[in-house]
Amino acid sequence: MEIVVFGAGSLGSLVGGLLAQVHDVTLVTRSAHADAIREHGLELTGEFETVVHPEVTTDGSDLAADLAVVAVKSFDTETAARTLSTGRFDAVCSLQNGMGNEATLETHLDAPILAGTATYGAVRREPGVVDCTGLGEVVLGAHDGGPSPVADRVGTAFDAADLETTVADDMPRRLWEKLAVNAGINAVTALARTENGAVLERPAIEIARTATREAARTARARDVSLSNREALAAMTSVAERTATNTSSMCQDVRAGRRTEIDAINGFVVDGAEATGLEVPTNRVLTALIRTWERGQGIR
Ligand code: KPL
Repeated sequence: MEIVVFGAGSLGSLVGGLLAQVHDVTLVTRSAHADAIREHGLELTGEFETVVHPEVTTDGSDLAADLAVVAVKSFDTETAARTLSTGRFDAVCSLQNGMGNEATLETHLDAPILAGTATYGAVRREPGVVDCTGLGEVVLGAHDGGPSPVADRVGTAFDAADLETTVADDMPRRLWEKLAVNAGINAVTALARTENGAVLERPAIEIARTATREAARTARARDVSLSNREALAAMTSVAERTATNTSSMCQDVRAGRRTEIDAINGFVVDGAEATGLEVPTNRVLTALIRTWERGQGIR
């Protein structure tokens, strides 16, 4: 399959690198990473030890492929969608954190839009090198739910590349479940500059569990069937499996970069507000991360 991976941060590089083992992959990424990959290939370390040689470009315009995987930060989805709209793709799959990405892609692109979640731990160590710090899984399917032959084909292509993949027909619910996981783990670990496992222990566990429960309650208020028990079990399982990993938000804060707070805890706050719910823990986490971003001059 010909695949364009748009955005080669930690997760995009890992997914793109694994896909490149068996598919024709083009990575769209920034220049330092692109130069290193052109020169030495893309090195995967940790759970996978291999070097692959995908095509690489810094210009995502006018590309054509069977599939575009969008792996940019949620606040860059609009730009990615506009750029991808200059090319031709049979399907587009979002593999991003946060909510609202698929709606943005759908506004600009004609191809079927798939939603995906990924729970692999990944850290880009240096240009050209990505470390898989924890095995996880990809879940993907039609973004608005229901069966999808396109999703089946993409699932088969991912599986063939060592990416453990489940094709699901209830993606709206799965996206809320992943949102509840990220709402519990990301901001807490970013504020405490600590690894994911910290949310399994006191005192962080109370904050993480409350943020996750609030997200599940917000999902239910929006007619998504996600119990507190299911959301907490998902959050705990991801935190256990990625206990020694650094969440993407903690990586962003450590690197002084803008975070995805608006699409994670901020999305819970907005969603709750629209249905008259109170989500005080998500509100505090959102305010603290936004305050940090403001202090850094990145908001
Ligand atoms: O999605 C993640 C992230 O870091 O953004 C998890 C699953 C929490 C892995 O760290």
